[in-house]
Amino acid sequence: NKHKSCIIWFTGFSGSGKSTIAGALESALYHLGHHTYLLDGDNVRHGLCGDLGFSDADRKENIRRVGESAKLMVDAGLLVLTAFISPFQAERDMVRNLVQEHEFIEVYLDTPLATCEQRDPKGLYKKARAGEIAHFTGIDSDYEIPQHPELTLNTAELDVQACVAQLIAHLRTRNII
Ligand code: GGZ
Repeated sequence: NKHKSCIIWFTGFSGSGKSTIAGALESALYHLGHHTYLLDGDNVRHGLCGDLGFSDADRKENIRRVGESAKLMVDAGLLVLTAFISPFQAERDMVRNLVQEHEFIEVYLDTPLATCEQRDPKGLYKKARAGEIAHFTGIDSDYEIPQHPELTLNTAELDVQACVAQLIAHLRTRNII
């Protein structure tokens, strides 16, 4: 199906719902006939970014590589979804500036840290609180709240399908799909 290629960039804490919402959106777009690709830690942090950890410098390099890869996929005509914490405004803006203005949609998953910590699907917050993981985002590593996201979703208040519906509506309003 015809669409305008772009990057749909999810940002938010670990456990905020980035992978879940991005995966559900990708599935919805697939059923509408669109060609997509989802970049997330699972397919990037083992290979392309396998040499990187979670220091500020490594996170910046992680996002730079993801951004450059996403840009190539936009050139190839895909709807690109990305799901990374991407905690720093400067790197999110750097990726924004890699593509045309209408090709970058920043989606802030504004789920409260307390909710993310309660969910703790991988037990990582517990480990971070116990001092077993250093530099954990929201505990002892910064997250800079997006200054100009195209969309903000609080997954503590909206279920997955409601979030997907808002995203699809947004993409239609912007004539992307
Ligand atoms: C944050 C960490 C950390 C630290 C491992 N801080 O919930 P998850 O497990 O699946 O998602 C988190 C993921 C974050 O990787 P990103 O590539 O998205 O981060 S960034 O954009 O900042 O480069 C979490 C796991 O990796 N994880 N250690 N210290 N998250």
